[in-house]
Amino acid sequence: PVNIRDITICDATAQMLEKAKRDGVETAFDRAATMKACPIGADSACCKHCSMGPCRLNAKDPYGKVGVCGATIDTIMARNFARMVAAGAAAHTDHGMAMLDLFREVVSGHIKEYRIKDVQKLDMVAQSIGIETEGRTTEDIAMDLYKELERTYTQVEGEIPFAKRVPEKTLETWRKYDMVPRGAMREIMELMHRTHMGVDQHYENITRQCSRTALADGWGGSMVATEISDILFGTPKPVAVEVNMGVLKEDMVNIVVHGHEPNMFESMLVSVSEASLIRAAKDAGAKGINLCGMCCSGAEMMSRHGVPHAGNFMSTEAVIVTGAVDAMVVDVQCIKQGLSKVAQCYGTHLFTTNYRCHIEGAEHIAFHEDKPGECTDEIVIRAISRFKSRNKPIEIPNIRNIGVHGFSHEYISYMLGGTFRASYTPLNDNIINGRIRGVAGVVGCTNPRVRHDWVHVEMVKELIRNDVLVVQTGCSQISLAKAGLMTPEAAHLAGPGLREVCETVGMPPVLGLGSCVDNSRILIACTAMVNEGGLGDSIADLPVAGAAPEWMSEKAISIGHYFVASGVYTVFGVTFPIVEETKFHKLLFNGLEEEYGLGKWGYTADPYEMARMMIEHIDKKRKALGIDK
Ligand code: NFS
Ligand code: SF4
Repeated sequence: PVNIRDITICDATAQMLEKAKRDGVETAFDRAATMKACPIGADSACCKHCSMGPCRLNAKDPYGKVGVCGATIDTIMARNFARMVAAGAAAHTDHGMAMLDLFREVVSGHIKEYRIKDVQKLDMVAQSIGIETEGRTTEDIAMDLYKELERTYTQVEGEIPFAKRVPEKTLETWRKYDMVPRGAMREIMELMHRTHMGVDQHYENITRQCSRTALADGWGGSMVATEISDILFGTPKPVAVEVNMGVLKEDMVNIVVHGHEPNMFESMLVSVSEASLIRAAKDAGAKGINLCGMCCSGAEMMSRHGVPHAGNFMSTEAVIVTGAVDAMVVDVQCIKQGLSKVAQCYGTHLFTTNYRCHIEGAEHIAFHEDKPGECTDEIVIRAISRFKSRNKPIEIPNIRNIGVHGFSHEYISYMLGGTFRASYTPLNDNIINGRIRGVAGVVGCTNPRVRHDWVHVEMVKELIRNDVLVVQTGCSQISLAKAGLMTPEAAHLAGPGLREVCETVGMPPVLGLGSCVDNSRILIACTAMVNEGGLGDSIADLPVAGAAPEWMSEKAISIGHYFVASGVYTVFGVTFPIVEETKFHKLLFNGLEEEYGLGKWGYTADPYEMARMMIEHIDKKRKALGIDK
């Protein structure tokens, strides 16, 4: 018999897994236990790029065999890895492009249901890529910004617009190796071409295009998604929010939105505050309508508007097990097909809304940005009718964790520097004087192959105990929020230096920046640290490190690789799709840093070891900067 405590440290999820067992409902945790991971695939030692194969190599003797075409282990692993980057980058850039499409239609006046909410941010982003803002109308600036940013995707030759934001020395390195992205469409297309059977068969050359594609995500698609969303919906500032399944209310109509693009969620927010719909909910016997988020769009809505958050990726089935969810609404990415079956078991409506994502067994209500309310009002109406016909016992874990979220790069600068001199000077000063040892970005998914939330929480605690300031996004941020670390009071868990800084500023030792595309905020924060001075002149010089301790998605690999290509040491947990001690392994885990002057990859499943590796790297960078004592 499995002990649920070995599966998750999230009390709410554990309680719901017990209930699921009683109810005879299966979740991804159960399937992970019975579906053994394929050992050959786990090592990335197989290739199915053509029908002369699929070919399986032997991870124990990686150079003992080649594929039918002659492909070596290094070619096979590099191609597989590159295709994960291509898929992950495609997801982020397509999301960013959807935001940009909306922006264009808003600016040109075709869509009136959304508007530019943050004019200051619009000006700031425009200026950052050389668009004149002085004495011009918002519409003019916005149209110019649209046209410029479209190049992020469609440009055939030249550098993407946000390359202008990259620290000079970092950009120089990319130019030297022909790694500056042109347009994302071109980079992803070329990477798919080069990883086709019989094209690029040198792991190092494949890795170079892999880097260029990943950078088109981080400094392209993801960054556009973040910046345009801030312009349209507002730049986050700290807000106290409740996280965990206790945000569901037994006596209210509960609607959970889970996915990635904020446009539909924003419209949901409008629908649930409509007087007629609130009245309909009350007529149905509910106290009102309760809107909650999950996963990444949940993290964005939490940061921007204080919408409560019900949990991360490994809790999306468990939350339905409460029986209290009247409708779960999804758009794109990280939506388990298994939700459909669980929703059926509990009579919960599962609605897909984005034309890109239909799910068998779920009902599709198309979302159109020119008439967003049509979709989201309908969902509210259907949720109300489900509330009325609830006929199964409801059990909501009574757990809520309040914390502060919404630390955008802009706010961090303001918080540290104060009203009159918003800047990164205090952060750099505190790093130089050693109160803060360095900064770590801890991000990414949760994964049933490891103890849910545990790796995130233990690793982050270890980092702050060692005076490393932690910034977070995505599902990882929710893990730490549930552990109570997103509060200024959590400063007592930090080492003496970090603790002092947190207490002076009144900030938590762990700062939540939003969704996975908001990892771009971390790139901008790194850039601000470089530009501030005193910590070297490229991102690779900074005493920083990154980690995705419980990663599972291809998007995570793309993110990891754009951090590596930007100059950051990035450690992944769970498993790594590579055979150790091969040439490709040596390149990713060492050569990119040693020979190219970029960052590098690291891997360990152990949270304490992960923290140790990151701290060791931070100390190495401090030493190189001459600020170690
Ligand atoms: Ni990021 Fe968001 Fe979560 Fe992982 Fe999925 S929700 S984009 S991929 S699982 S952090
Ligand atoms: Fe096998 Fe080569 Fe075909 Fe891959 S491309 S399946 S290694 S023959």
